[in-house]
Amino acid sequence: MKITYSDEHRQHFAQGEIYGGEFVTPFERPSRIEYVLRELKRRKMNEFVAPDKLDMRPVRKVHDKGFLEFLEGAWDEWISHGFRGEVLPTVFPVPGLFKKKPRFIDGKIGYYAISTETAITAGTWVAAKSSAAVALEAQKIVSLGERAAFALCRPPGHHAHHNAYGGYCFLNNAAIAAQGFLDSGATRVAILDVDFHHGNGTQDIFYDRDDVLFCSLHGAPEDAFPHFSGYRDEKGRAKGEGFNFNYPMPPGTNYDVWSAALENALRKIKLFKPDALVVSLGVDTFEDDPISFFKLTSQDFKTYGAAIAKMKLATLFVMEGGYAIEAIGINTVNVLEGFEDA
Ligand code: Q9C
Ligand code: ZN
Repeated sequence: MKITYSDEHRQHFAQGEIYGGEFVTPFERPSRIEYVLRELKRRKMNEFVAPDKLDMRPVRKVHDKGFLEFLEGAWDEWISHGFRGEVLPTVFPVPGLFKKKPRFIDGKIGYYAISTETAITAGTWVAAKSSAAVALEAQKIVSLGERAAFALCRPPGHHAHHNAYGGYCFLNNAAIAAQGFLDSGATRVAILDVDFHHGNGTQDIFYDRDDVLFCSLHGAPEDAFPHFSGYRDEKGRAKGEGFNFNYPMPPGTNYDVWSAALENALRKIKLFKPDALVVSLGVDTFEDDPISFFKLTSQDFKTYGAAIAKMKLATLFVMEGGYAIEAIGINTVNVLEGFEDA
């Protein structure tokens, strides 16, 4: 299958994140992508496509105008105050006080951020746009008739809300691609999120809508980031009610349990009769992932790639998380190979 990719992801290379009270090198780092590229080439998956310049129309449909302006201008505004580190939040609105957008940059960061591990740097906006462009290019390839494509996105996207960033995500690549499918003539699009973390941003973006079905398999919010969403009773709102399905699972979850949830989600997707399927492909469900607690083996990734293929849908894989650096390539390409060989 064709793989869309841009070097511009390297423009986003934050130096630090707060983890366990320490300032450490972010788990989400540029080398992640190098491992995926290396493994793709090793298995002769060589059909790389560079993206066109980002079409902002689908981006504006899924993200808030003020939020996009904030992301675009945050770095310059930050350094204009003489700040010398990376853009990090230091303050958050507590429930009930979330009323007005502050003027000063510190306040605005807290207004738009969901969490502290996601630094904005000089090149973040360029990289975030290139990641969305990579997703949209792959969407176009599938809309034009290919059975499947892989968008090698970085930074990831599924934690980015309509109007908020965090969890290493700025623009919601999967949501932008789903919107791209609709704008290219699809009537219904399903998103299957197999990243270890709840796809809170994607859920938020489509929560009121019945044209995009969202199914997410993830670590239960009691124990796992992003902590404040991903419960089973979040089913959608208004017209969107019945078009959102969460599968929270506890620490230690292995493939037996995980694949039962996958089968259930695939059944919902089948009943929805989508014109296209977007897979938010995070491989942080891996047993050796340093920040996650599921127990999938490298072989399991191949097995579920094949299960997704059995849906016989036009399928777009969008790269999300995965932090067991050396295994990311193997696990990601196992999903794609399992899909292709099915
Ligand atoms: N105690 C993705 O996999 N961890 N994002 C914060 C703070 C954030 C993961 C932990 C993990 C975000 C795309
Ligand atoms: Zn994740």
